Amino acid sequence: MQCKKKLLPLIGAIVFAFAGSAAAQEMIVKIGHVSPMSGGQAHFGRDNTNGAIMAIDDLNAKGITIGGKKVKFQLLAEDDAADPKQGTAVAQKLVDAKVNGVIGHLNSGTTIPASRIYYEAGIPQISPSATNPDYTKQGYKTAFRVVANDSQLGGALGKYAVQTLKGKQIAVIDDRSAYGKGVAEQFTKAAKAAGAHIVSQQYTTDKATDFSAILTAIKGKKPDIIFFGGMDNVAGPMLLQMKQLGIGAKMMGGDGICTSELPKLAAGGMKDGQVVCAEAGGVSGDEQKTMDDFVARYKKKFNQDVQLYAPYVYDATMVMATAMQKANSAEPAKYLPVLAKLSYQGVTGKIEFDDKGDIKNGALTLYTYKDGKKDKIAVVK
Ligand code: ABU
Repeated sequence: MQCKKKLLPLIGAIVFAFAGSAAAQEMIVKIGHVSPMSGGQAHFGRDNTNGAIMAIDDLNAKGITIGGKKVKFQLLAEDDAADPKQGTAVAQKLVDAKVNGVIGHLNSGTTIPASRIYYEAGIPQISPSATNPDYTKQGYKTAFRVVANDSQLGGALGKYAVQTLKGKQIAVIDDRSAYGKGVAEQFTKAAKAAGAHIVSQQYTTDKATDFSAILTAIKGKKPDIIFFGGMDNVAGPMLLQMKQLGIGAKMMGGDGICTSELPKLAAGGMKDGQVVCAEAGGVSGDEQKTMDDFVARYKKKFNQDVQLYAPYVYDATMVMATAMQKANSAEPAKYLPVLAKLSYQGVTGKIEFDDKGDIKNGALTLYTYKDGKKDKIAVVK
């Protein structure tokens, strides 16, 4: 009895020490994520954040070890409301929270100014969706993206408008954002080079809801195609107002309008085949099944369809975590060089970065809409 009494504290101490050592062996790796979770683009933000949640859950379920320690990945999700000022404020907040890396931001207009903050802090940043070429032209070794850029998007759409859709008279509208302006310029350059005449150039904002003045000006020019550089929350009501004004032209746009939500936002203003848009990525052949499985798993987990870039957010997070594993360190300075040279086969295809941090051989997928659903036309490389 006496002996048992003496042993109990000893056993307790051993158990406590063992538990303490296991806890000491666990390491928290903080992944920052930024997207617009409020405002007109909140549905994009929800989609991107869901992609990050899915990746973090999968990583934690795998039980990954880095530097001999079991890792718990923690997502620090921030809302930049697609606003450049809020974007830099939350970027600084993530730097102050000592994140190991950042997935984001969603918009070019927030990703570009935030990239300087991450660069100065030495924190790797992978944008899953910002397509303005300037993001990776700044010489920041911390900046990467897993999608094609607006030169590719605008270029392919401009050519398609003329060569396939036989557009001759084209009107162009953009929302003056870093993305909208950039993609519209690239489209215009390519469409003109292919022989189109730009009959009207109009501007709006990323929060506008009334397009009657610019659409009336465009209607007088009788365009066969209207290109819109901007996001779906603006494109949807614009399509409805085109219908109300009796404008039957096709609408083309980049990835910002190429969402599952667009038909809903157009509220009956969109005809089958009227919209042609492009996502800044895409898979085909053997890779399609992996993407299809992801889309089904996403639907099951969140009870909603992928909008646009959730799979790219998922891959961007996996790419970052894989670089940490290969470097055997989650310290930014140690895994950054590994990330820059990584080759990763993800749900969105093969991901490798060029010297600037852009994805090598970025693909594009052209879509139209039929019966209120996205309908793939082709994957273009
Ligand atoms: N790429 C379209 C949406 C994000 C952006 O580049 O602003």
